[in-house]
Amino acid sequence: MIKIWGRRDGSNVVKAMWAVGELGIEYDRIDWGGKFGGNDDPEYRAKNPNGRLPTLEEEDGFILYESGPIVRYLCAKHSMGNLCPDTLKGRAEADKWMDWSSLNLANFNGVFLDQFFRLSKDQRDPVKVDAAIEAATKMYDILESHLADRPYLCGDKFTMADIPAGSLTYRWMTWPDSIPSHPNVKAWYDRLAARPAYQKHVAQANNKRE
Ligand SMILES: N[C@@H](CCC(=O)N[C@@H](CS)C(=O)NCC(=O)O)C(=O)O
Repeated sequence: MIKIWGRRDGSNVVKAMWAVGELGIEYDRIDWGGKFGGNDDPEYRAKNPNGRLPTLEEEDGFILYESGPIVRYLCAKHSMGNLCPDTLKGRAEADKWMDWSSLNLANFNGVFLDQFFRLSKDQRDPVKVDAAIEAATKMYDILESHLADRPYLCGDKFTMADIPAGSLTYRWMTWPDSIPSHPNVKAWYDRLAARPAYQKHVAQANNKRE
């Protein structure tokens, strides 16, 4: 059985776990990092010198850190031609969206977490919140155009390309205040949110705003 080291609500852990859920792989997820600690444990550092989450460990001793590569590896191993596109161009396209999402959609998540979970109401900075919304809106404008004539990022089928973007969009879509409307993004998000693995590993794993 594979092991995934990482607390279930870490945004990068969520990505890996959603892939694990989609693939139906048996797993043992070990609560690690955050309030559970352990990142500086020498044995853990030997597996992941960054002391970050998630880390994948397979029974034969194979170890992999970095959430994007974990998603790619598991999808290529267990779902080639389905979650992992099996053409060179198809795979490059999926890689593009995975990297694009991790680079461009994560900041909003970070600001949301800082402002609404880590700081008290009177410590919140509306300027930072507004700047994060403005920057994210430009990125969702790009997704909005891309999703105008396809249901998923790589076309007709759900693939690994949707995993980083879809998991990072959870907070955007559950943002309680008004955010600019992106109907194509909303329709895509609703398709993802209807997936049992999304419900279990993304929606239920993300801690809720007070
Ligand atoms: N680029 C890394 C980033 C890993 C990362 O920063 N993970 C966060 C959790 S999402 C972490 O380890 N934070 C420290 C902690 O939770 O203890 C990846 O995608 O896996």
